[in-house]
Amino acid sequence: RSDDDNDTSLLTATKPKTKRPPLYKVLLLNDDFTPMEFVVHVLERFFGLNHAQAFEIMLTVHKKGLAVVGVFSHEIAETKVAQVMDFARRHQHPLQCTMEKEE
Ligand code: TYC
Repeated sequence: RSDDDNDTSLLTATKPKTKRPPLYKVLLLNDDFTPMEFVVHVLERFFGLNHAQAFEIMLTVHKKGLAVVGVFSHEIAETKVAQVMDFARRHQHPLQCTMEKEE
């Protein structure tokens, strides 16, 4: 019909949403008591880092107070944090690991 020429609904169509799930940074925090070798071991064991990478991140945390260890989906980040916190607790070290939504 000639009426369709004036149909404004076509002009108000919205962009299809292709939203990706947010990513989460896993952070390791410094403290005065957890041994450096323990932190290096944690980074190798739970984050698949080689010894040199693990040592470098441990030193960054030691000097700067914290560092991002990796970026993961919400579920994987939660699992990493729980694994680190449980392992530290079992060894009676005060090591803290947290996660934070990436901007
Ligand atoms: N600051 C600790 C020490 O001097 C080492 C350390 C590094 C602790 C990193 C925690 O996330 C940490 N023994």
